Amino acid sequence: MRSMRTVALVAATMLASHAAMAEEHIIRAVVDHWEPMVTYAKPGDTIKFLNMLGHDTETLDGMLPVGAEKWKAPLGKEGFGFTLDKPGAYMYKCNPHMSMGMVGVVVVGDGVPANLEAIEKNLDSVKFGKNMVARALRKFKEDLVKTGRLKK
Ligand SMILES: [Cu+2]
Repeated sequence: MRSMRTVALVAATMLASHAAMAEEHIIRAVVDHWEPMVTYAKPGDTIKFLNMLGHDTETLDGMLPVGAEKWKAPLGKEGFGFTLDKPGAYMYKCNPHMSMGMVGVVVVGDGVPANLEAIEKNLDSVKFGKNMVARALRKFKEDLVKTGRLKK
């Protein structure tokens, strides 16, 4: 009897601590850019997009971890959100403001994202707004240096 209760208690505690550990990260669309431009998350964390009036969010092809699901929110979809489990970098854009450089990144997991090299290679195959994706990638790498993940 006692052991049953202990097992139940341990299970409940584990569930509670798991829920407490998973974080929600808010990304805001601000005029022509994302705030923050780079979001750092852990596997199992959720992402939520706010202030989306006049904006959408869509992943950039070839700029996600291998096997990760793409996302695309309709224009103006407030509170669009999801959970990310696969470690790596996810680059995304806002279609209406792509030409103004409205590109962001979500990094899941620690250290240098395993798909950073793949992203750099796939820059060549970006058809629309390549210079803006290149600019975002540059800023992203600067941020990786600033946060101590990447050596210069
Ligand atoms: Cu936008």
